[in-house]
Amino acid sequence: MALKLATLIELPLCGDDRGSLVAIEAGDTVPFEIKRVYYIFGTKVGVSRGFHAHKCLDQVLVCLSGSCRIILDDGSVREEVVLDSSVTGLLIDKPIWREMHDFTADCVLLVLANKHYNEDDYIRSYEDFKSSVQ
Ligand code: T46
Repeated sequence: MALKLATLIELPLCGDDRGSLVAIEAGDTVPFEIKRVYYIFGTKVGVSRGFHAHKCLDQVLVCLSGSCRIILDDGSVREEVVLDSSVTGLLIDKPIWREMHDFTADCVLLVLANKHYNEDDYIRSYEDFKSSVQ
């Protein structure tokens, strides 16, 4: 499925009769040097997360278990994607408003980022985000 605001990346699966393994290489499988890794799990049923954009941050999201629904919004186009596969990465490399909804109880969402954590990079008001992209 092609997205307008982000890119779905197929992650290389090494499988054999023991099971599966996915290897992610910085600068290759993901198009940036990885500076930070975090993961979101144990999200309570009915809780949504995100509701912000980044001024300058590239990230790849991979749902390692369960599923969640991601809303992407560039200020004029809004689209959504369900992440439910540990062999698919969602590359967000533009200033996109993102929301995360419908986490299943077993959802583990892995995120690879090209920068260290910096709260100043967040735009947490949708109105401010709209103004910044206009
Ligand atoms: C994003 C989506 C997909 C840190 O201290 N270091 C970190 O690297 C991160 C990501 C968060 N935090 C702290 C900041 C907050 O006190 O952890 C707390 C929860 O962060 P936040 O409310 O921003 O989490 P989400 O799930 O709304 O958003 C996160 C990322 O922050 C964001 O960059 O794109 O996941």
